[in-house]
Parts: sequence; structure tokens; C-alpha cells
Amino acid sequence: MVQQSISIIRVPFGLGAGRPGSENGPDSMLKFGLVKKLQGLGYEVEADQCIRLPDGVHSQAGTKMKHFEEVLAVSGQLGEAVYETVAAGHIPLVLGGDHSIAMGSLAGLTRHYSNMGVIWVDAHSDLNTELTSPSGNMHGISLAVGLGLSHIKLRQIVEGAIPLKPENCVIIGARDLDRDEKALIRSTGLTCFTMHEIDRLGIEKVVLEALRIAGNGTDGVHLSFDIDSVDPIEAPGTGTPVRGGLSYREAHLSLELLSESGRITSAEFVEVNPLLDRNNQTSKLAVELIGSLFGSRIL
Ligand code: NNH
Ligand code: MN
Ligand code: MN
Ligand code: MN
Repeated sequence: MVQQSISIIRVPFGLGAGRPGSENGPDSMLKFGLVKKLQGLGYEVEADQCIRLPDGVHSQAGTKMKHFEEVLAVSGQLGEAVYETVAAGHIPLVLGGDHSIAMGSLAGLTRHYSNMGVIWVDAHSDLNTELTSPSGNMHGISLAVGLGLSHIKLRQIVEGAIPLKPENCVIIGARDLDRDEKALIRSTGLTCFTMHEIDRLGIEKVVLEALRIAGNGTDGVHLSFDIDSVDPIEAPGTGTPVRGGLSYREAHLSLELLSESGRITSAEFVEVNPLLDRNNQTSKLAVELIGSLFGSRIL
């Protein structure tokens, strides 16, 4: 981390997911000691920013992408907040919420940084578009929006935002990809380290390679961390769990390596769903993982 001050932005919004509960993610992560943890690591922490859905925003029933208007409204507000936060020299730490809010973060970031790298840690690739989405859930299209592959453009979310370049984007942890997402990964040249590559190469090699791809020649690297990347044994509290994910140690090591690189300039942690959790295990894990990203070490 280059800067020493973190601004937490809560986004209690879950309508981009297929099931409710992720709107309670920010409060739950805060309840389990996130601010104290970050302060203990030597950061100045602000936690007063909260993005809420404005009154009166409703999508029309029957449109294919569910809660389209709500997602765009929240993303617009989040994008402005992220932009202001980086412009003020703070590290934005966005707490979701479902993963649709990433389009807001990416819009705010690409308004500020002209050449942004992204590391997307997720069981999924979130590369559907409104034409290919099998579910109609907005959280399944956010990376496609970031890359300019959807009808929704980042500049509609934040004026002056620009699309990401696929050669600066890396997915880690994928194991549930839809047919059209696979085709897109092949055609765009974006790097996707699935669980297969993690098994073969080991997580250390994968993360260092991801940092090289997303971090070389870019202005900074945004980490978009979907908690469903972690195996459901460790992270059951999430809306779309997929078995065969990152182990507890692999998840921590990934974040420790990202931390050591000093290249991460912003982050978001999404899809923590306290309603589906067991003994708050997933919220507590998310707090620990954020600690690793910001320098917490065993010794
Ligand atoms: N690919 C599926 C879809 O488009 C699932 C996406 N769900 C996620 N993404 N949780 O991270 O709906
Ligand atoms: Mn400030
Ligand atoms: Mn996701
Ligand atoms: Mn996911």
C-alpha cells in the first residue's frame, strides 16, 4: 500500500444478487472488528461513508436484467464516492453488498486513473452481458461492464470513466463459468487463472503472475474480492457457493502476497451474506482477509 489512510465505503445493497442478505455484509464486517484491526495495523481509518439506494428508484417489472435501475443508481453514487476518495489521497475500501457494485468502483477508479489494473478473485468471472446472462442477475455482468463489453458503459455511471484494458485484468479462482463467458475470456485475451491453474502452479505463482500482468505499467491495481472465491467449507455465508474453492491458507497467502507487492491501490470485498452464514464464520473470515491485505502477519 502506498498511502496510509483508508476510507471504508459501506454499500448495503444486495439487489444485484439472486437472493437477499448481502446488503447486511458491511454492518457485519464492521461488527467483527474491521476498523480496530486496520487501526491496529497502523492506518488512519475513516468509516463514515455509506452509499444507499436513493428513494424512488425502481426498475420496471419484466425487464430481463433484474433491478437494473437500482444497480445503476447505487453504482453512480459509489463511483463518485470512490473517485473523491482516491482524489483526496485515501485508499478506498468498499464493503458490499453484492458484486454488481463493482461497476461503481471501477467507474470511479477509471475516472481518476487512466491505466488501471484489476485482479478479480471470484468463483465466477462476472463476464455475462445483458444478452448472455442466464439469470438476469446484475452481479453476473460487472466485469463485462468494466471492460466495455456490455451496453452499460462506465461513463454512464461516472462521467469521464473509461473501460479497462483486458490485458490489465486477471481473474483468480474461477470454477463456474457460463458458456459465453468462456468464449469471451478466449477472445478478449484477459487472463483467467481457474482452480485448475491454482492446483497445478500453486497459489503463490498464480498471484505473482497476476500482479505482473495487472501491475506492470499500470497506475495501480484494484482488488475485487468476491468471498465466494473461498471454499464454502470456510465461507458458507454467500449467495452462490461453489465447491472446490480457495483453501483458508490459499486465500490468506493471496492477500499477503498482494499486500507485500505494494501495488494494490483500492479494494472491495463483496458477497458476504450474513443471512446464509454459519456462526458468522464468513464475516469473520472477511475481516481476517482484509487484515492480511493491509499487512497483518502471523509473526
Ligand atoms: N454466472 C452466473 C450469472 O451470471 C452467476 C454469477 N454469480 C456470482 N458471480 N456470484 O460472482 O448469474
Ligand atoms: Mn479525509
Ligand atoms: Mn462475483
Ligand atoms: Mn462469485
